[in-house]
Amino acid sequence: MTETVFITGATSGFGEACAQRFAKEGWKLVLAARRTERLLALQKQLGGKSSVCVTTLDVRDPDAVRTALEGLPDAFQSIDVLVNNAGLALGMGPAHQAATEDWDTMVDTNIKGVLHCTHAILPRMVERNKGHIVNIGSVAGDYAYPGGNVYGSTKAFVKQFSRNLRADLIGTALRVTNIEPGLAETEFNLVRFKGDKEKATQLYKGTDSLTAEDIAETVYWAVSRPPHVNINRIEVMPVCQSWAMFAIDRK
Ligand code: NDP
Ligand code: 8X3
Repeated sequence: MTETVFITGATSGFGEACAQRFAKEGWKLVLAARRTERLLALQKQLGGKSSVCVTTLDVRDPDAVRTALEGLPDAFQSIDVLVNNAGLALGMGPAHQAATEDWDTMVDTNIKGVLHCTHAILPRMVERNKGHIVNIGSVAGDYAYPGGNVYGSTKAFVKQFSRNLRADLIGTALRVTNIEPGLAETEFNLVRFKGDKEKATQLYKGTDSLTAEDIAETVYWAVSRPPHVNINRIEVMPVCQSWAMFAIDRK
């Protein structure tokens, strides 16, 4: 039977690349994000309405998530894999200069959005005793860096939530994976720097960053392991990225 994947944040970057990757393997897709035109273009490109269902939704809105799930056509009701990918960083300044609205948006999207989608889909998976939740975390959830304040903290939440889900799901056949990418060239930094193309491009300049396809491949690999294998976490960085020394303030 053809399997179905629900991908949030499918209009760009990792989510879009995941849509392409799963489509290539013949999966049915449910693609969610806020930009309808991009969703419709993907639907057309990846096989049309019979294999791709699109739903315009904001993961921050629990009612919209629930309604979207309830309204799925019968052929897309049984979701085998949920990729909780929608997310963003806003700003890279120090905490004391950050806008509280930016913090709220990151918490609402990266934490609550993951919770809303998981809560709407997980009971059905448990009922069928079949399902895999793939969360997109970040290296920022493990390693602190200047300006990472709330963004990194939201991804630390995603990491621990992934582990706690596994703890709750013991005794079921369900799987949970947290993918933790490092520097990857997508629209992520354009969003982080609020449309400042120059700043966003500068960050990738001279690097051989991860691509969205690298991460889609990683997601697909985790999902396509044999059913008794759970990949708990995968941390992925480009070769050009590594850690630096601790910062020390000398007087
Ligand atoms: P992009 O900006 O390219 O893609 C983000 C996607 O999330 C878009 O499709 C956007 O769609 C969607 N999205 C954002 N907010 C919402 C919302 N409220 N409701 C629904 N969809 C939303 O970035 P990436 O592909 O890089 O990011 C994907 C995930 O990967 C994020 O969780 C990010 O934190 C994480 N990540 C990124 C890294 C990187 O370096 N690029 C590294 C590590 C993790 P739309 O605007 O149409 O709603
Ligand atoms: C995105 C990676 O290093 O910009 O999660 O925080 S980083």
